[in-house]
Amino acid sequence: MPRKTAVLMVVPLWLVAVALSPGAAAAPSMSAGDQRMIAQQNRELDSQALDADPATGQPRFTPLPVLPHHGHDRTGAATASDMTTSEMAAAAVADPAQVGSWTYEAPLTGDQNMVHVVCSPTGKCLFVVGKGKKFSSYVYNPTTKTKVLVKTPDDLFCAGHVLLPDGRALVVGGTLGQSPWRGTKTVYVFNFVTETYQKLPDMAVGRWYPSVVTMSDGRQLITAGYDVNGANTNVVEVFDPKTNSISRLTPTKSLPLYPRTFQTSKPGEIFYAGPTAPGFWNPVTGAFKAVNKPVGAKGTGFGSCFFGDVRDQNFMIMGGGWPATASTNVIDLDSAAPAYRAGPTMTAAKGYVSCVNLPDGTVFEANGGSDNTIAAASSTTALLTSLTGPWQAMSPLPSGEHRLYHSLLFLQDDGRVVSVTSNPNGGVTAQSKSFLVYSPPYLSKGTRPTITGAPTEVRYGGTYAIGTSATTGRSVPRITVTTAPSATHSTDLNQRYLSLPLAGGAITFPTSPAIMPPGWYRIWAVDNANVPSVAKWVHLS
Ligand SMILES: [Cu+2]
Repeated sequence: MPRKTAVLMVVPLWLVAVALSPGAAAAPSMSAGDQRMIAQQNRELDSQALDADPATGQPRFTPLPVLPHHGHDRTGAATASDMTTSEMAAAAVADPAQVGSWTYEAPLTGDQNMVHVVCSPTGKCLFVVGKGKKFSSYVYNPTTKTKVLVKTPDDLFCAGHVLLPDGRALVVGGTLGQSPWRGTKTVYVFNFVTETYQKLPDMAVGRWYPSVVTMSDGRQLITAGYDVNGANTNVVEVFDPKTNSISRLTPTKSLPLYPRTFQTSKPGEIFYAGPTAPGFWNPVTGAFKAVNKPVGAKGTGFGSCFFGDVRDQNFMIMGGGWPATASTNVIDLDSAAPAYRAGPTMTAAKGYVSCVNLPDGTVFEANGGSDNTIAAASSTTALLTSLTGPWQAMSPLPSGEHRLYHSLLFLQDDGRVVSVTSNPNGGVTAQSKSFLVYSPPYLSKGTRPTITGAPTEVRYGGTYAIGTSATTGRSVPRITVTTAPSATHSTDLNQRYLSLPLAGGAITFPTSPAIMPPGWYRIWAVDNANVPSVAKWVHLS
């Protein structure tokens, strides 16, 4: 009881202090501890941001030595002595029904580096490609495998982005300059119907490497990034897609570049995954409740996904750090006492690893390496079918391929997974510009089910008839839901998955927008052999 009383007394006083502090709104200040934490995380995160300290002109980073080789080299064929045990196990199995398979999409191979992607209910995806002053963007149609170059008004390299609830893409920030890296204040929305960018009023601060997360109220939370002077901003802003306007919140928050921020099951609450100072954050009040540090986690560059149905709130981080770790951590965000605990160990140690929620409810990981060099690239991929593991080795990347810094992984509407881009050594050495597509094992397990009828507009708590068809001897017991891909730098902060039982030919959507914030989603018919259909887009409001 005395402990509880103390907490109740401290919180209101602290909130009053924040509200009355003129510095909170006017001149963001940061504690020395926060500054040290951010400097450390940025050092670990981004070799490209590690040129020189703008204040001192001194190098901010001493490159790590190249690590012992295991994995495929870009120039030499992999040999058994180069491979870990799990890689050898993966290489030995080639049955696509067991481990899936990789293919090159020829029309895109050899293109520029695809650093950002946002996919839309038109079925098309916006790629922002290139870097520095050599950038452009195009709209890619996965069905026809064609692309259209679009006029790109600003350098959007290392911006933040998400698909808005109305189907446009929001793109905030980008590159203002290098040496040091500095961020723009620009805000653009991309219209997938007219295939044009529209400029909106600027943000309060510049942002290079900001995070953008759609919250339960349908607005977008914008955090972190280097400002116009190259300093990491602690200003927090919110975009309202209904008014196309951006506003600054009073509380500030110090976060590293591309902070891993996620909407939890509670309206208004964001989980910051760490690893240095993770916890639950209310960006409007500034309240923050810390959780324990992840077990065995190293720095940043880790992958992060909800595992399974997002209503279970099982959140996982994996890998990261230099040299990288194979450890994962799991936290139940809905627990009475949320705490990170050790999760199943990956098949290889890797940073810059990405994960994707597949439509059957499993999580697929690929990309990354034990260091950001071609020699240290890891070709392993793996599938997680249970929160307790183990990770099952899947088909490795094709020989000679690597997916390091700037790599992307995302789920196409056809149920395949795209893996693109690799800028090892800060882009100094050879980059990979291949467009690789992974077919998970479920695409080699017989005729896929189909969605024969579904509404386009659905509402929270609503029940809707879904027409499905399955191959002879199979049935469709469930409809699953996945988010619109918005991926960059090994992250997709808005990614989540739901599994809805198909009862009497109908499904019922969750009632809470914190579970699935308003917007466009993809639904999949999944048969009793866990084979998914192709996706159909629905709009949830
Ligand atoms: Cu970048």
